[in-house]
Amino acid sequence: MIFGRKKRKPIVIPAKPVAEWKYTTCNYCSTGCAIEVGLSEEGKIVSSRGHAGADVNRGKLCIKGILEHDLFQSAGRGTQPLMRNRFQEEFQPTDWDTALDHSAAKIKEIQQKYGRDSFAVVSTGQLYTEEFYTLGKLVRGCIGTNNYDGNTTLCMASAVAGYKRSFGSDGPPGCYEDFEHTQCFMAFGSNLPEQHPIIYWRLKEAHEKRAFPIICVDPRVTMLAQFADIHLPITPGTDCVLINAMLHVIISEGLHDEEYIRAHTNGFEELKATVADYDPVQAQHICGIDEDMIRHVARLYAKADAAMSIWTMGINQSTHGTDGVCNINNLNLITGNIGKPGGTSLSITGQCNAMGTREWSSCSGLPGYRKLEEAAHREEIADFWGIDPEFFPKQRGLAQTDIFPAIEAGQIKGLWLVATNPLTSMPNQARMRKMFEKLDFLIVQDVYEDVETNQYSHVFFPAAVWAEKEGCQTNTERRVNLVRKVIEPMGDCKADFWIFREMAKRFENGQVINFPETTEATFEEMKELSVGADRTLDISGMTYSKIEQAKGIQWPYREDAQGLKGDARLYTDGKFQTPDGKANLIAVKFRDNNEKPDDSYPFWCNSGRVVEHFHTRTKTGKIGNQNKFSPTPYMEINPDAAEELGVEHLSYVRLVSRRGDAVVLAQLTHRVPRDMIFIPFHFYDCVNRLTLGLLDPISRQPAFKQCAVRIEKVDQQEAARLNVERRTY
Ligand SMILES: Nc1nc2c(c(=O)[nH]1)N[C@H]1C(S)=C(S)[C@@H](COP(=O)(O)OP(=O)(O)OC[C@H]3O[C@@H](n4cnc5c(=O)[nH]c(N)nc54)[C@H](O)[C@@H]3O)O[C@H]1N2
Ligand SMILES: Nc1nc2c(c(=O)[nH]1)N[C@H]1C(S)=C(S)[C@@H](COP(=O)(O)OP(=O)(O)OC[C@H]3O[C@@H](n4cnc5c(=O)[nH]c(N)nc54)[C@H](O)[C@@H]3O)O[C@H]1N2
Ligand code: SF4
Ligand SMILES: [Mo]
Repeated sequence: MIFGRKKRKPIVIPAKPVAEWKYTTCNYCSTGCAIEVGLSEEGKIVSSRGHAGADVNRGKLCIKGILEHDLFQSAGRGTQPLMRNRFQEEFQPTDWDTALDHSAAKIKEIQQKYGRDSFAVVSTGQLYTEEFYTLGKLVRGCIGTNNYDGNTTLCMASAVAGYKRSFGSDGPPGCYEDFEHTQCFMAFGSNLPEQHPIIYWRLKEAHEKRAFPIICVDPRVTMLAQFADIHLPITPGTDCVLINAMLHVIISEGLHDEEYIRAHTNGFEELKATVADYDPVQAQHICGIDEDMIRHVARLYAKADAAMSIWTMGINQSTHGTDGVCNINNLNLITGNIGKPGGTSLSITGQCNAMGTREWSSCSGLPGYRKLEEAAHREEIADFWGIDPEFFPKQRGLAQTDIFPAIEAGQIKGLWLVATNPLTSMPNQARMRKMFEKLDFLIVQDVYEDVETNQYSHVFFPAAVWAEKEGCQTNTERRVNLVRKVIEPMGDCKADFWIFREMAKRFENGQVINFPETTEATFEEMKELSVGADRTLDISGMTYSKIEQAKGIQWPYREDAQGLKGDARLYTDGKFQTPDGKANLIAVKFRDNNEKPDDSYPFWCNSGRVVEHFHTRTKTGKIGNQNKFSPTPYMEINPDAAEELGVEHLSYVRLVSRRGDAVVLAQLTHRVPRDMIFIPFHFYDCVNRLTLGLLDPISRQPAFKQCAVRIEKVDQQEAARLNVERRTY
């Protein structure tokens, strides 16, 4: 049953005359599609189309990319800086100098009174790489707080930590072209057709040319599961058990690649000893996948000449997300499937520039994957920027998910949010509200004035959106692409790049450190920091014009690179970024530590996304042709469970967890099992009122996908009225 879509009018995009097409790149998901934006003779934006010459998308776009140009004029945009003394007061419009002077003074005042780290900065995966690098310079080099992180802790932190533990360094080793070579494809907790539609299209193209088994591990019957040859509806939070049981079968049947293991890995004996305890006969009772099926899938995977795995939030957003990532890497290492065409361990990233922030923002370290913990790295960057290395902390500070509790504890007094909306996106919203209320000073820097977190701010910086500014993004397959500016920013909005440079001028070190005037000049500076024979993240051969000409170039792409192609894969020679060059096999034990359904809260509460919306809907909620597909908070519920409870299709229900409650519409569908509901997290005052968000001990990423709820009936009229009231758009 297609929910709410059947009776709606199809999207109609009127043909408007385009006088000029301008090159740019999509700013939603991490697929990295190249877009051409069409301008009319009067210079008005009228249309978009996928760039036919781009290797990533070859002329295709998903619904978000096609309608992205509607963003420029969308409702709720901030057009001028705003200020107020207390968050309950009315905002007063002001000019940039006043807003920046006031903010810099408040930051310094808080730091003087409570210490440098009492002011925190939380950013995003949605700025351009040059903006991330500039923000890093400002925060690490000028403001000097160690409590600096991004929303990527909600998203990619487990993948980063897992890659570092297994391979000694971050960086997805594979690419989309691997689909053309693989003999077996396995996806863990990833719904490509909705979340990365064009990556999915690439997969499908490859599959149509040459069939290979597609295995999908997801507790829901997602679109990918429907397309797969084998769907493994796993018990939530137990992927480690399934993978350990697969490793058990592979090793006990001698299907592993002994030569590769000996030459390129450490830790095999320990891994073997650990997985000995995970016989499919026992494992099936924990992970919910039949023992024969586990054996079948393990054999399929290990016997394939080239096998690859992808994963996304079903793995990362877990109490053992990092272990899950390491275990997927284990599977690929012991079968010799790293760095070869069609054999890889590919984390599908989330936001358009989740990679760029990992590489250059200095959130968890210093630019170019350098570490705060290493004196040589601190000295190198301090020297390059012209400041004292002692200005840098000697280890990273709090992760994003620890910054908020530190506000609650009174340790952090001021906060600057850049392009993130944690009131809606963080678990346990009621607790988040209390934390925001405790802040002495909050700056919100966002495209939209009506972003929920702005309820608590003292200063609002209106930012330019997407192609109102220029800069690079790195996609899932390490491909750097360029967002070209196609239109001037609305009103008095400024590019984030401009805001960071202006703020830097107001700090002492901002007079010492050079902040280039353009993003292109900043890119040239970053190139100098990327050079190095043993560095995988080498962009020194790239220029803006080469990137545009190639429609994106993968790193590494060194100074002496020939042609316009970077390296498609990492670790092709089996040499990893560890001291002895060998990858680490990491034995993973299952820990049963989630909040699970019980008599009082009998349903798993799972959450994620739908194709038409992006995150907290600040963008897609404003675009009529997108919002109309799901304008209302809803949950998927199995028809058998609904019948038992007397819940009708499209009726309202109240969901209750140990944290709070939320009212949603019920969509009856067999996509979810009987003991689970699924809620798209895009809506304000919805699923994150319920979530618990236990953290992975290493990555500090929340387990958004697992908590327990019960379902209660509500008065339908009252619920409908409440729903209209709380809808901002
Ligand atoms: N349309 C759209 N596309 C997007 C985004 C968006 O908001 N909208 N956001 C982007 C971002 S930032 C991200 S991070 C990605 C996310 O991309 P995905 O991770 O593909 O999307 P989700 O829907 O969050 O979660 C994927 C699946 O994980 C499953 N899952 C839940 N628990 C488990 C479990 O225990 N094990 C396994 N194996 N699976 C489980 C869920 O049932 C769900 O189907 O999408 C990106 N693309
Ligand atoms: N329950 C549940 N919660 C989740 C998840 C889940 O699966 N389930 N997924 C988590 C994941 S993976 C993620 S990535 C997070 C995302 O969580 P958030 O980062 O909080 O979500 P967004 O809505 O993307 O917030 C980005 C903000 O930046 C603004 N913005 C966009 N472009 C720009 C720009 O160029 N400059 C500036 N200054 N602002 C800009 C947007 O208007 C928006 O307000 O949510 C997490 N929360
Ligand atoms: S698949 Fe992702 S990058 Fe491509 S058009 Fe859609 S949202 Fe944009
Ligand atoms: Mo994400």
